[in-house]
Amino acid sequence: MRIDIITVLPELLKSPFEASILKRAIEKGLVSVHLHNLRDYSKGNYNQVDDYQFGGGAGMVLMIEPIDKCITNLQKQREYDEIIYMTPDGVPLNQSTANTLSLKGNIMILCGHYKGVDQRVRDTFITKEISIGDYVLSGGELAAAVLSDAIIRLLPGVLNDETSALTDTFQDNLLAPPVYTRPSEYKGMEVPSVLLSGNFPEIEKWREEQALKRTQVLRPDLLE
Ligand code: 6GU
Repeated sequence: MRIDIITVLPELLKSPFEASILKRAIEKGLVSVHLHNLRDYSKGNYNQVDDYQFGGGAGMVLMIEPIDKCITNLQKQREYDEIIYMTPDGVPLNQSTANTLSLKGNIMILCGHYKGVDQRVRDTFITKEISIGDYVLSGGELAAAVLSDAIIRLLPGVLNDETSALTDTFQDNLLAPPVYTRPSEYKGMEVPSVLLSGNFPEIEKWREEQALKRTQVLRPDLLE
């Protein structure tokens, strides 16, 4: 898979891909992530990428021309399955969307900034608009990192047995069951005995019950 991210703040997006699981996925060649600085597509001496909005009002808007140039340049090189715009007024991200996107070949992600982008960008180029929740971030970069992480960890070969995505919270619309590690007793607090029993059918049954119980208490909305 290939992910191209268009941003006015590439520095903000570097470190998530330089550590841990995402770094390893890139090193293994399972995904490549390419950051594109929108300013490289601006014209004039000021490298202008944003401007005041027509009709007045506070806040700058990302201009269509640099975005058009950047997207068109990328599209000349390969076909994109999705061109995603990160925006708080997009569709809230969930596991199902991450699963679907993890099956794609090439995706482009445009990070919003300031008051957003010229609406004509959204009308012309964008195939999906995604939000990561009902709160406002100062830009789409951190949201793009969240989306990329959610997608990349699902690619075959990225996770090993220990970190398997199959048992994730949300993968079956249930929260994950509680987990424990050594010691089996700490300051009088014990690990549920079934987990120490070696009886794997019983352990599996306990985990399913716990997952359901946890979901009923913490996220009943997931069961509706
Ligand atoms: Cl995708 N962008 C921004 N700027 N804020 C957000 C968001 C995205 N998702 C939630 N809040």
